[in-house]
Amino acid sequence: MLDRAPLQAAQREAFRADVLEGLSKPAKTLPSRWLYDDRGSELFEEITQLPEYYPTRTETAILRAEAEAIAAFCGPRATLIEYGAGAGVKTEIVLAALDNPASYVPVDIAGDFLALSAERLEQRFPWLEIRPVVADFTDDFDLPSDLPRLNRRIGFFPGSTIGNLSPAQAVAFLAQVGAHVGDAGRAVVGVDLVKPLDRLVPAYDDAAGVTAAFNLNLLVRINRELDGTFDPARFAHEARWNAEEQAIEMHIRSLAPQVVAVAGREIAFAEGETIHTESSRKYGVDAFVALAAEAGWRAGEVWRDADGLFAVVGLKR
Ligand code: AVJ
Repeated sequence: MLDRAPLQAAQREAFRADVLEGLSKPAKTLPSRWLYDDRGSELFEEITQLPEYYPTRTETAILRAEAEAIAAFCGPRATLIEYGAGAGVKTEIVLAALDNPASYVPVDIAGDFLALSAERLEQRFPWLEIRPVVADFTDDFDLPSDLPRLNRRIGFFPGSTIGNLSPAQAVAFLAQVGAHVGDAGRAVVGVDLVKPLDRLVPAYDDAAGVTAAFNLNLLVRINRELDGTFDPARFAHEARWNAEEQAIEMHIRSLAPQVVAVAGREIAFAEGETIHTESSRKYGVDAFVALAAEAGWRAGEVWRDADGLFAVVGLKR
């Protein structure tokens, strides 16, 4: 068993630094990656089942419907590198469709989660070489040096997680994928598309209040891990469209003037003041392809659902 205590202590310190910095800014903000503690990950799973949250089921349906075309695009004996591993069913659809894939390389910051999903996939694909890599995929990192070099490498990035990155971060990320897969490599990226707001906003502000619980859970996490005194009942979830950024933003809005302690510091909130907790950028296919081009990619194929809600884009160098 790996000793995870040092890693956990480092994570806790990084969380503390991010929270104190983000809550000291004139426009309060917190990085969205901290939404995913155990409870947050559970709530996100629930979100993916909501009637209003179309991305997961739409992308899954596209992968199912286009599995053969995607496999043809990837080619035989591929090494599939998944950035942010463990979507589970999406990975299985692609692995099952690929022509004799050589290896699967899931990359994730959560080591225990990675080990669990690797085990599950081993049961389903016993002949497949699985090489988990513990890393934050938005940082620079190297793939294991002994990965087979002759097979074509495919970067797989489903879930429209690309939308959580700023355009500059997305270009840097796609450039790193390019470096990982090499000139013969390809990428398959899930992209949530721009659409009317009456469809977009409810996906991030559902009637059952699951997204609200997901967002406000960040305050509960701060209370637990950083000695915070947030009263979640005095804050509200908010989802809004930022037209300039082409992004749905999640905010936590203070319902009253109040002072909250976090890690021994006092943080003051005006009534109506918000903490920006997540941006989920939406792209048109052309805008996404232009972004990928800045990172040295060009469009190979685009697979879409009939309603044009979501695209799975196949990129080549
Ligand atoms: C997991 C980042 C793709 O942005 O749609 C869902 C996260 N936030 N509801 C998204 C999320 C609120 C989700 N991603």
